Amino acid sequence: EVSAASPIVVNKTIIVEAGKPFDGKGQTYVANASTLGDGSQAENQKPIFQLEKNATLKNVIIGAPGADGVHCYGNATISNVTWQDVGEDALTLKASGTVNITGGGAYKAYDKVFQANAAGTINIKNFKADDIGKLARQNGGTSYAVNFTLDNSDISNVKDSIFRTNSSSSSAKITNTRYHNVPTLFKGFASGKTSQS
Ligand code: DGU
Ligand code: CA
Ligand code: CA
Ligand code: CA
Repeated sequence: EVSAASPIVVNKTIIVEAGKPFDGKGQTYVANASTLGDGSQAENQKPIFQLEKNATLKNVIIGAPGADGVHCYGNATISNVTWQDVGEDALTLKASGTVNITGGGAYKAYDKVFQANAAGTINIKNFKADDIGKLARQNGGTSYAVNFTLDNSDISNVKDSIFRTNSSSSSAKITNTRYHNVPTLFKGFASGKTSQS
């Protein structure tokens, strides 16, 4: 008899080290709401995955509750990861580095999908997002530089904007992307720091 696999309930944050890519093989991971967080807008929830510098996470579905999603401590590769129902947020850059997110998607994010709490670069490519507040947000009130890019993606039903910052040194570039019901592409960037083609 064929039946869908049940989600893997994560009781304690899974640490992913450099040189040991975590391949979820398409399985669904959810947070234990009582140990990691219920995926509401309450702050200080724990991530399901914590990536050390230069770690890779691939072929993972994050279901509900998504708690605080994925935390990246520096450079990270995120490949074919889908957040079915984003929790407090989907992924946070916690220490400077470049995060390359390719494939996958993010759905049902009450507020933010990607959160930049450190300087760096967030490249998003071949991605889908629907029913979100913002695709990516640099932490409010910070002035370090974050460079955002979005390429070949499908973005729909956005409440606020695609990219938002308060930093005059940050930049955002969108290429080859399709929108449906997106009120604003960029919010808070200095003039000359954004482009769309
Ligand atoms: O700005 O608490 O939303 O990493 C106030 C918020 C912010 C972070 C951020 C996050 O500092 O909590 O989820
Ligand atoms: Ca938050
Ligand atoms: Ca959600
Ligand atoms: Ca968060």
